[in-house]
Amino acid sequence: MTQQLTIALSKGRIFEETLPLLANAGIVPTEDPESSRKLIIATNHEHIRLIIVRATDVPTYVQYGAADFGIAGRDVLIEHGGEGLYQPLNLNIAKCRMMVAVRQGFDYQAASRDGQRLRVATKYPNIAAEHFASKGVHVDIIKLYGSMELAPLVGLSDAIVDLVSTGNTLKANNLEAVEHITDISSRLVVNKASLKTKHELLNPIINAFAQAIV
Ligand code: PRT
Ligand code: MG
Repeated sequence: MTQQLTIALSKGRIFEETLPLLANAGIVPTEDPESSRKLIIATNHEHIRLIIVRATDVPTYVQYGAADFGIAGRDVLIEHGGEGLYQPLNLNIAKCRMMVAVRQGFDYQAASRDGQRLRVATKYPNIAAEHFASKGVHVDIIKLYGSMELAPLVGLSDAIVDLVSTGNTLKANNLEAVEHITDISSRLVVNKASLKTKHELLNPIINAFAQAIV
């Protein structure tokens, strides 16, 4: 029986930036997930299909083998923990920076020096906790699922930990970045069992991706 290969991707920037990598491996989706409501998208290869999942769910689908491989941001992978995942390639796509940001004019240096507890809203509690622990700053972390930029504006938190790319979202909300935590880009994540059982299908794709990294 011919093996099937399932690739987990999220819509939006990761999908867009993955298309050239797929193309270099000779894989072309038959539909655009932005306009189609289908969650399973066929490709020009009879045995290769894409599944469209939330960015934060990509590691979970791959970990459990529901997808053989996928593409996920390093932000998502750090929060997930990376269990059951082989991460052979930094694809250098969907690049951004994980930053601490506060309301313009808020004296972050003083607030984090004085030993007071800082309230931090974020979608990334593990990354935030580790960052502030390493600096010896006491924080209460408030977990949010989106629109972190709002939290300091309405008094939910003193600071946020979020991704910044152009900086336009911070600027539009009168926030400023005060600390760089880490650089983020997307990684190829492969199910560890698939790597063994489907290496003949997988290896050429991984090699084609590696070749197409800019
Ligand atoms: O949007 P949704 O809630 O469905 O899920 P998601 O936000 O997890 O997915 P998506 O597709 O927006 O992001 C997927 C991955 O892209 C993330 O996991 C990151 O690794 C990467 N990435 C790169 C970014 C950004 N750049 C980025 N700028 N993810 C999010 N942003 C957001 C940021 O959170 C902030 O709200 O864009 C806003 C800031 O952008 P600028 O350009 O205004 O600075
Ligand atoms: Mg988003």
